[in-house]
Amino acid sequence: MSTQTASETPAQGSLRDREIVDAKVIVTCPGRNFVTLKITTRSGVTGLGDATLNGRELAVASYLQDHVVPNLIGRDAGRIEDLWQFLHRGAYWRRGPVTMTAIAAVDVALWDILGKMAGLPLYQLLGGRSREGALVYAHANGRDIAEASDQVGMYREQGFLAIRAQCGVPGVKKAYGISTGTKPYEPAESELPAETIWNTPRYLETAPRLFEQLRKDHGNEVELLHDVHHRLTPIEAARLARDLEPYRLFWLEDATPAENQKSFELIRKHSVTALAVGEVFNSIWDCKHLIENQLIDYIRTTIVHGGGITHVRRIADFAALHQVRTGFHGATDLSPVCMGAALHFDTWVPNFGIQEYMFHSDQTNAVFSHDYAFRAGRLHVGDTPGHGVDIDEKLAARYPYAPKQLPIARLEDGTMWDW
Ligand code: GCO
Ligand code: MG
Repeated sequence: MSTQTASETPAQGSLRDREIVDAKVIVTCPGRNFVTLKITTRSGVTGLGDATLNGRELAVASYLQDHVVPNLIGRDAGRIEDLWQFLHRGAYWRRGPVTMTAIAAVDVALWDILGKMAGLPLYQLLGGRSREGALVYAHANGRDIAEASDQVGMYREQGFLAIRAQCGVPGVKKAYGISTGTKPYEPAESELPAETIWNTPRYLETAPRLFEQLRKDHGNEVELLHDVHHRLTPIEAARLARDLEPYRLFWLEDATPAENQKSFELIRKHSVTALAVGEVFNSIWDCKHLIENQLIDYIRTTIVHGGGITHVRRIADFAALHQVRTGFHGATDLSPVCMGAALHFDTWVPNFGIQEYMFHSDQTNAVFSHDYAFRAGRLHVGDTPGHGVDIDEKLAARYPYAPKQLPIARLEDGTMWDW
C-alpha cells in the first residue's frame, strides 16, 4: 500500500525498514483500564501510544482496531505529520474525544519509533531541553479541612512544591476529589455510574475556608491548586474566584463548564485568580477562543486526548502567543505512556506551567515500565530513546478489561448536574 517516495536517510532507517508491518491494540486493567497501541516496523522497532478514554475505553479500542489499524499497515512510520492529517481530514468527521484519542495513540507511537530510530529521547526531537525537570502537583484530599491540611503537610514533606487541595463539603455525601477510606482518590469505581448529590451553596462556603486554613498552616511558599470540576454557574464561579483571591492560588480549574466560553469573561471581570481549563478539550478549536481572548492562564489539554504531540504542539505554540502556559492533565486514568510523552513535551515546551501528577499504582507501573523519576518537586525524564515507556504484554494479559464508569452528580431535587 506504500506510496511514499521520501529519500532514505541512515538516521531514520531506510524506507523499507520504516514500513509499518503491525499495529496492535492492547487493553489491560492493572487496577484500572488502559488502552495502548503498539506499532511495529519491518526492522522490528516498536512504538507505544496511549489510547485511554476513561469510561469509554472500548469505543477507542474499536475505532483503532476496526478503522485505523487497516490504514496503517504498509505505510511509512516516518511520515508522522502526513499520517496525522490522513487520520484527521481523511475520517471526514474530524475531532471528538474518541477520534482524537485514537489519533493521539498513533501519533505518540510514531514519535516513539522516530526517537528509537534516531537514538534520541523524545524531548530532543522536539527541540531539546528548556528546563531540568517538570514542576508537578500532587493531590491532597480530606474528608474535612483538617484532614486535607494534614495531607498537604504530608506531600510537602515528600518534597512537592505544588499541591492540589480538595475537601469534603458538610452535608454532601461524596464530594468531588475525596477518596474512599484510605485509598488514593479514584473516580471510576463501579460498573455503572455511582450517583452523587451536589450542593453548591455548601461548597461555596467551604472552599474559601479550606484555603484560608491551608495558608495559615503552610504559609505562602507552597503553590496551591483547586479543581471545581465544572460544578458552578458563571456567576458562582466568579464569586468563588473572587473569594479565593487572598489565598493566591496557582490556579482554579474548570470553574464552570467551558462549552459557553463567553462565561469566562464574567469570571475575569471579577477576579485575578489564575484559571485553568481544557482537560476535556480535544482540539485546538476548543481552545482557540479562550486562549486568544486571554480568558485563561493555563491550558490543560494533554497528549492522549488532544491528538498527540503533533496537535498539542500547535495548541502550545498558539497559547505561547497569548502568554498562556501548559498545565497538562495527568490523572491516573491516563496511562504511564501518556505521562512519559507528556513529560518529554514538558521538558521542551517553552511556555510550560505545571504538570499534574497523581501516582500510578505499583500494579500499573509493573505493566508499564518507565524511566521518569520524581526528585525535589519535579519529574525528570530519562535519556532512553523515544518516550522511555514500555509495556510488559505478558503481564498485561493477566489483567482483563473490567468495565468501570465515572460517577454522575445530581442536585438534591434530582436534577442532573455536571460531575
Ligand atoms: C483532574 C481531573 C480528573 C478527571 C478524570 C476523568 O483534574 O485530574 O478532573 O480527576 O475527573 O481524569 O477521567
Ligand atoms: Mg480536573
